[in-house]
Amino acid sequence: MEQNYQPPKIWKWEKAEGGFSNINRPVSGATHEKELPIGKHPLQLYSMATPNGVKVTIMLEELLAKGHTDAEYDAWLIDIREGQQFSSGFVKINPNSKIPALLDRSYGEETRVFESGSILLYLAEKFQEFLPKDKSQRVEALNWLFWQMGSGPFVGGGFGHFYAYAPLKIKYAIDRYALETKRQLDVLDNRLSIHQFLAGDEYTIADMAVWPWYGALVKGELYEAGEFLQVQDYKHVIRWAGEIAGRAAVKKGSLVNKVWGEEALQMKERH
Ligand SMILES: N[C@@H](CCC(=O)N[C@@H](CS)C(=O)NCC(=O)O)C(=O)O
Repeated sequence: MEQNYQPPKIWKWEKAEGGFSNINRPVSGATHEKELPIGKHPLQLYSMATPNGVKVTIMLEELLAKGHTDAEYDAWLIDIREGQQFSSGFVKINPNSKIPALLDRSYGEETRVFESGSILLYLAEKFQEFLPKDKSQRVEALNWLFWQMGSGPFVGGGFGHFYAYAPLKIKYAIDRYALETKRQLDVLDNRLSIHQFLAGDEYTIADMAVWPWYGALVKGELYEAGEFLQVQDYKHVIRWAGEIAGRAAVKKGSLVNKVWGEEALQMKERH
């Protein structure tokens, strides 16, 4: 790995030696023919229990807890470490080859939904839940939902990648993304110092989108970076994260499509 890399005129793809990034290519589309399994419920989820994946299983479990039996779902594991996001069946549902992806078969024809934010909004509108009716709280919920979609990649693809996964520790990159991650935590801490939840006094899809990333971060569970980022300083985020972690549906949803950690806390598929 070169310290002082000078980019050539034209970038050329060199397949990475190992690790997760060697699964990706500079082109999109399927790498192999394989259809997706389909279960008995109208909602088919293809996912894995990563922070982006659990946003959706938490929402589905919250809907079921509210008595929406139509939210019953089959959750199939897409193991992204094995390249299963590049099967022809998955690519048909999400051309971007990222989990989570949802197929709704309730309305005769199939509706594909990809991008976790789009899935959360789709389910909130379908079931009329977790998106406030009050106009100003609704727009706040959407503000924070979209904030997460735009901000999260600086934490995951930026800080997490360079601090924990990159084969070379680059001070410039770690400094840049540690600063941004701490700035984002401060944004959340200020918001949560005046409101119980992100949209106001209602728990919404915004909390479901933000909690898996930033809740884990303040608990020191992401990238073992608690001490490095001094996460104990974000007291309001810690208070909010604890409240959400205590919800039964959040506990249930966090286990779905999980294939690592303590065996008793794994659930490869859910039907
Ligand atoms: N913006 C997307 C991000 C989804 C995403 O990055 N998913 C990751 C797992 S957390 C993935 O599928 N990675 C597989 C890959 O990059 O090949 C969303 O919110 O749904």
